[in-house]
Amino acid sequence: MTKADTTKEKSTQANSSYSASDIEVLEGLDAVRRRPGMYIGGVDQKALHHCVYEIVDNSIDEALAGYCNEIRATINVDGSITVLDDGRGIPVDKVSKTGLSGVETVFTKLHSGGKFGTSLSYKVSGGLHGVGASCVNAVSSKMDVEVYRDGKTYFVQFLGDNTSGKIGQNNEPLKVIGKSDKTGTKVTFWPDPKIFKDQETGKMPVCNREVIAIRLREMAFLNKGLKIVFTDERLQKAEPHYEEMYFYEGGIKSYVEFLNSTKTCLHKEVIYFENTKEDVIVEIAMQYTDTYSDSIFVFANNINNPDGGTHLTGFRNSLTRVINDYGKKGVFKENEENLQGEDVREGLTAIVSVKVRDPQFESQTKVKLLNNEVQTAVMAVLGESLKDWLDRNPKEAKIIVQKGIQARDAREAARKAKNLIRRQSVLESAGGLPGKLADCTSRDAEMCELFIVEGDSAGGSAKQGRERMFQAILPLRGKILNVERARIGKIYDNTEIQALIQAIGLSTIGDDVLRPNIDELDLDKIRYHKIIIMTDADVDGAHIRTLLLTFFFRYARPVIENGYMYIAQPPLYKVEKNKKVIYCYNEHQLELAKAELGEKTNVQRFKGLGEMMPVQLWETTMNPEKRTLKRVSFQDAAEADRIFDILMGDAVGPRREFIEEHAGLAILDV
Ligand code: 28F
Repeated sequence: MTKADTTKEKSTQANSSYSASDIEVLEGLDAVRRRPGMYIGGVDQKALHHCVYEIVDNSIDEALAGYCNEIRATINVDGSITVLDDGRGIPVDKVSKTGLSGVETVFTKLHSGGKFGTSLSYKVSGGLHGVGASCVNAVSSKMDVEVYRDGKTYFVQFLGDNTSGKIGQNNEPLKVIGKSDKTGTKVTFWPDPKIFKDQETGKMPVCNREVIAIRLREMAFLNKGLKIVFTDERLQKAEPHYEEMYFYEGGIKSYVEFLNSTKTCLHKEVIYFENTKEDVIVEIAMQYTDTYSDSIFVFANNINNPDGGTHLTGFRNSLTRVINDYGKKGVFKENEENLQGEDVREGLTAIVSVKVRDPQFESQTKVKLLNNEVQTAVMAVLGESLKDWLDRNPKEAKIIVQKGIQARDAREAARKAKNLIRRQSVLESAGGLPGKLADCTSRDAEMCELFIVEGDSAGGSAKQGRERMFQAILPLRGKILNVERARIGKIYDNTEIQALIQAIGLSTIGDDVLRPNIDELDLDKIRYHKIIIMTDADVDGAHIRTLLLTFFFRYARPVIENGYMYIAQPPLYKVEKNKKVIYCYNEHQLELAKAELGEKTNVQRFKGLGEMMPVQLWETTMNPEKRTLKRVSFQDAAEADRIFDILMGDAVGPRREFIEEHAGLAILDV
């Protein structure tokens, strides 16, 4: 939960009928509704998801404390959400500090993390903002809570428009409504349509099943032995009952197995360590594959930290040290140079999960962990355990060290190749821009757009149709390299990728762009804030789009993270009758257009961008006033990682399955 300064929110109007604590409660929850951005990160679908996670997190806390084995989350037909756990049940007796029952305290008091009166072990700080159950209550029109405890079922309902006119209060006190032979807590909340609004449509957002499923699965991976059942009652036409169960006895070890299930692994068993140091619980699972990039995901108290932090630093430092130490004991040749961090990480899939009492994050969004003791703890655990593992598994150890040696040799070769290419390209194009780029006149990156176009003929149409002032065109010839299956040296060799890097300004001389450490890519020199992939609406176009997205995801991820990456939406059909023209972007629109124009309409199907007139391309796809662009984003790096591997990797089986299942890049939420 955000530490809200309730005193700041206090109303100047005194009301003698409220007790002191009432006022605090009232104004606390009211503050959430006045500034939802501060508490739940907005009013859109993402914020709605945060609310679900927040309630689930309370159950997870109960699991972390060792009392809860099973969580059931359900999206109900009316869009409300129910979460049920089999923990101890929220205490029902009076909390002296608030004068309310434990249940009422949890849901109506805006408190700043940590549970009242209990010295809680390792509290999960929740989703992106960690808002607390009371914040969810504040943005709900209704919330029902059942507690199963002491052989009884307790019930209380909080209402947005209750008789007191106060936000999220209960008309009736907590009461016993029956017996119970189990323990636990059940919460159902109805998100308030007066609060939630999708920015684009202005409508009430709804939960995205896939997004929630990925998160719940991740929670199950991170908490071994915890069973999570997810049900979506909002069925689409002819859809069977949707229910998924996540349960992983191996925890993050199972997570690594899952992430590597489509890859070729260099050793059979996932390496797994668990230990407590410096009061920090450290869990590490890792396995090398024959791929060329690394997939390391770090978590603090079940929260993913995409910007890393002390756990990642500790892991990296220790890994490099331990592998070099082992190498020196026999695998390295005499006087052989040490391996660098990026060498020992090549092909590695790893999860590092720490549980820490007082997690410190760089910002509200918790993307980076700061606790120094975590670095010490992770280094100590990996230092001891990995050394021991390598000593006990000499065959596997040798394979791992040799993978690092290969990576280092390739890196060296790439450095030489790169210098050569740099010299050449500097000679070729004075400004460092690729010859085939038709640049725009403006130098204001914020307003500039780059269209990456497939083929010279489409490139020609785009060049003629564009608004030259702020739109640049880069035609690519044929398919770009599949970076998922190529080492860095080969990537530098690829002229299409060179052109991309130079055109976008990802590279300046002397600056290493294609480093595996993509998080540090500097976007200061970026030349366009909209990079738009414009390919044909066919299978080849889709493939080229995926190749391009793979490149950006693997080697220029900040471009996507900053929201600079877009997909153009060219029309599929032109429907025409008596000079009235309708462009259609899908089959549904085609049906509507045919119905609108009636008999004897002329339907033209566009086979490629190249066959469109420049002015048509401008009108339908490039003109900012009329076009629709889709922004590329990914919700979960681990899942995006896995999907790119399925789409672009070696394993044909899973790829076919995946494409049949998703028929597109579902995760990319384009
Ligand atoms: C569906 C959402 O919220 N589960 C929870 C517990 C258990 C305890 C607890 C929660 C009470 C007064 C703070 C029980 N017994 N699921 C949930 N399960 N909160 S939330 O305690 C919170 C304190 O103020 C619990 C003993 N200690 C703690």
